[in-house]
Amino acid sequence: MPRPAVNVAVRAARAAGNIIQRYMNRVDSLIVEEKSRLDFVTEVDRLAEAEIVKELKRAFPDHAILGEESGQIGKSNKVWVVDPLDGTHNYLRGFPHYCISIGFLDHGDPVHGVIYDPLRDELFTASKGDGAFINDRRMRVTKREGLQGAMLCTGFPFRQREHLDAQLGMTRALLGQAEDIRRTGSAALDLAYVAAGRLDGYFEIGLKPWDMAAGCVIVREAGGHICDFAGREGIPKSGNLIAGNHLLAAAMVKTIAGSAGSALLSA
Ligand code: 2AM
Ligand code: CA
Repeated sequence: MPRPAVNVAVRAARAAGNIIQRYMNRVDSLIVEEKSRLDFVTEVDRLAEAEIVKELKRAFPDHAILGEESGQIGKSNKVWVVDPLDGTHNYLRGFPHYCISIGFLDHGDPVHGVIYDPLRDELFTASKGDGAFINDRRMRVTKREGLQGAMLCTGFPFRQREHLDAQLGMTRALLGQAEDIRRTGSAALDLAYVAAGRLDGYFEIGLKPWDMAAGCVIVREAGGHICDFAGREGIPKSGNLIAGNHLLAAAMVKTIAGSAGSALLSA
């Protein structure tokens, strides 16, 4: 049985999904604003976030919310971390891959995660200690023991183009050993797919809390490991994230540390 808090987040995510899908075939008429270089937001992002905030506030008036579009709302050790539309670029191009991501942190500890893909009606949920689920089925990360044969996934550092060479250096080193690398445009769905065993591992430079809060709970509860590029466990403050099963995550840490990209990132 999902926890009551998860049910609230699921309701909020589905309501946001309805808004996003309602506008799907009208993206050409949306007003697109550039928040910072190459970082776009639309009225759909804002409407979807407002809907999520409304649902969360109604159920948990004392909790704080950190939304990608609204910033910090309220002050509490219990914080909902919300990305109303992860994959805005995909959405704007009609590229069918995006989701809603809602995580819950208690004193910084990731406790609940909900990621909803409105196109495929796939719901990824997890609560600390309860396991991870895709719709009503239990999910597990893959058992791959190292990079050989691994399908990895990443995102390019569009927010910090100065990290492009670091990214390429790491990618080159990983590609030398893994089967292949995907780049989908939605960090939250990438993490959900690692949890579901559709991908073996994931790495990205400079993620924001809303990109990864829910996904980190879900990966962990699917038996996976979350760490930074130095192998330190937990949601990385740097936003430099590695996810996969324990063995694969360790192999990724080692390969990234030994890559030409690693020196560039810490420089
Ligand atoms: P967003 O759609 O919520 O902005 C991490 O890669 C996150 O950055 C993605 O999940 C996505 O979140 C955003 N993103 C990915 N590629 C991007 C790009 N080329 N330009 C801007 N934002 C991008
Ligand atoms: Ca977003």
